[in-house]
Amino acid sequence: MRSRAPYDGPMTASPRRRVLLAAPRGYCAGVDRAVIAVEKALEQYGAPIYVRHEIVHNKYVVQTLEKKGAVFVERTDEVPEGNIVMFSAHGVAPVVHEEAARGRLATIDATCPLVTKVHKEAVRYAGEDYDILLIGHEGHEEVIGTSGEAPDHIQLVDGPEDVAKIEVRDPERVVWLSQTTLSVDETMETVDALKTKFPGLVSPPSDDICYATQNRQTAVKQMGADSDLVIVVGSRNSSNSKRLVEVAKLAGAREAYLVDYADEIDETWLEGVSTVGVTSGASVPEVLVEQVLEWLAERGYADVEIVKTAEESITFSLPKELRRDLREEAANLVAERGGSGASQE
Ligand code: 0CJ
Ligand code: F3S
Repeated sequence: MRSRAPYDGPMTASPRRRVLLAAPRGYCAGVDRAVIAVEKALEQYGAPIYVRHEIVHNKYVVQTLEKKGAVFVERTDEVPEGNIVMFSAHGVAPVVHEEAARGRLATIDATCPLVTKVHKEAVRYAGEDYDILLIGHEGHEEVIGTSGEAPDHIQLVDGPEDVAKIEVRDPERVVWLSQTTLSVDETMETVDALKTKFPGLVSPPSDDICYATQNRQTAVKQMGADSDLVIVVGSRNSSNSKRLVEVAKLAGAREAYLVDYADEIDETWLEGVSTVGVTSGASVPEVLVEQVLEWLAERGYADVEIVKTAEESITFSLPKELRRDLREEAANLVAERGGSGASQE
């Protein structure tokens, strides 16, 4: 147990108060792409743009896009015929594409390419008649989408405690895949338990837990070990954000909380706290972190140190449907300009 100085009010100078700010944090490449895709679609086609499911699991992002004209629905059949529907970053099952076609909807697929990669793995292993053990959280949108690629071959494994009940047809033809936003350590526990039960278990060709999830967990582990309190900015339905809270506590933070906004922070959380760790989930805009830092600075935690564990430079191009239409629009503009230029001559 660490010894704690008694709480002496948030505005006094002692003990030393500081913030450790994790890096990387916040937006990943898939979220950035998905949010820009909605904005570009609104510019390109005008409102409303229907989005099936929250484009990313963040309250602020969803509310901001709603104000600009995005309409979020849970089912494709809620979208009136002839409209545009965008699929969220979490991905959809093939049946959803079929529903959209039946409803005469134009689609823009903002599924993160790293989720699409897992879908392709599922299709491939199902084609080779493997039993696929998909490690993930029951009911999560991404897991629903991936399972829908091969429902007859995929079984969900929701943590190590699920392993006992898993049965397969041929223990020599089993592969595990996973949701992209899981806890790395818990997933390895599940995999170890599965390997004990099925020694012939095949692993995915590359990590399914994405680079952004892994990097944010590594940073919070290092930062959490030196923090009394960790504040994770993120929404309640954001899997990767919730995992950061768990990882922070396991790393040694006395407490860790998830907040959407700075005004959800409870002053009593600061009692006896010298070091506050701050991070944010992959679906969280930086402005929300800045507001948390301001809130903390107003209470004496103005000294901010960055805890950086990785550099990120990955970016994804926009969904192909948008790229195609943007190219056409650019071509039309050039043609129009060329036309007016010619008439001036
Ligand atoms: O599933 C994904 C492609 C991750 C999207 C970014 O994070 P978020 O919070 O929307 O979704 P998770 O609940 O999966 O973390
Ligand atoms: Fe994609 Fe990972 Fe972000 S799967 S949307 S890069 S959290």
